[in-house]
Amino acid sequence: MSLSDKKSLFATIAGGIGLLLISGGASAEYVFNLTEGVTPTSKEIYDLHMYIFWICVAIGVVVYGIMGWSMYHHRKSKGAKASQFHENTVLEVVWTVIPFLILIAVAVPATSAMFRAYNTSDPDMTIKVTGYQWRWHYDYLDHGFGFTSTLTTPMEQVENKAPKGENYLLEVDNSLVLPINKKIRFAITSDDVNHAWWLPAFGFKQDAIPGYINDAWAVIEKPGIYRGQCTELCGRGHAFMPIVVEAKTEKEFDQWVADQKKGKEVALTGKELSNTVAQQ
Ligand SMILES: [Cu+2]
Repeated sequence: MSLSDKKSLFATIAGGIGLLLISGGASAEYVFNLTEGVTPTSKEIYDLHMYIFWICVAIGVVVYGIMGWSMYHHRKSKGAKASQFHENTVLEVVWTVIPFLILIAVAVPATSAMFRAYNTSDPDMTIKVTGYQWRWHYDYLDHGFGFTSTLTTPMEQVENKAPKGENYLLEVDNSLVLPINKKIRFAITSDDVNHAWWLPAFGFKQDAIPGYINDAWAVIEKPGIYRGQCTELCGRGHAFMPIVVEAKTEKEFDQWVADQKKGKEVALTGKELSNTVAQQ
């Protein structure tokens, strides 16, 4: 490669990086890192991720630093002779003990976080989640009602016959409505094949397996709408069974529960049709 080729290659790379930085500033929504989520588990996972990330950065700086320095300092043009240090006990102890200590420093917080993530005891309420090809069914076990949540994205969007909406394939008719600041236990199962219930903002993904009940928990710290998906390839409609959670304040949630119960009674007596009726 000639010098001018090298220069133009360097200019191309520098220009590319510059463009990336500019476009990065322009689209603030484009993020590289994990999102923090809205539950204690998701925040703990995020903190662990950052902690381990910085350990990796430190290891990278030290290892590549030593490597770079060695390559420069012992370069052949300086007339250096390769040094021999077979069976150097001190060195072997050092490079065994340091990784061991790093592993302990990572394993202790990771294990304790895992125990907390799996501790589903003493929930304030329990939601039974059942996967079907291809929809989710939610039962409010403490409130005595339930409904099915089905994709609402029109097939024209899927088949590229209409422009795709903002929440393409992440929108449903009946969201799972939950209260904030309550420990909610999810009992997750399936009625046909294996599915998986994944909500990134809650920091967990749990398999939905017929005949088994897996559980998970969340305390949602912020009202809002959170979206997730089935993450176990479950057949032709796997992409068409999203999860939408609507987190409300306790007061709003209680009101919503009362409306659901009222709507259901109306439907059962058949006197009136209500559009808030939960589908059984
Ligand atoms: Cu599925």
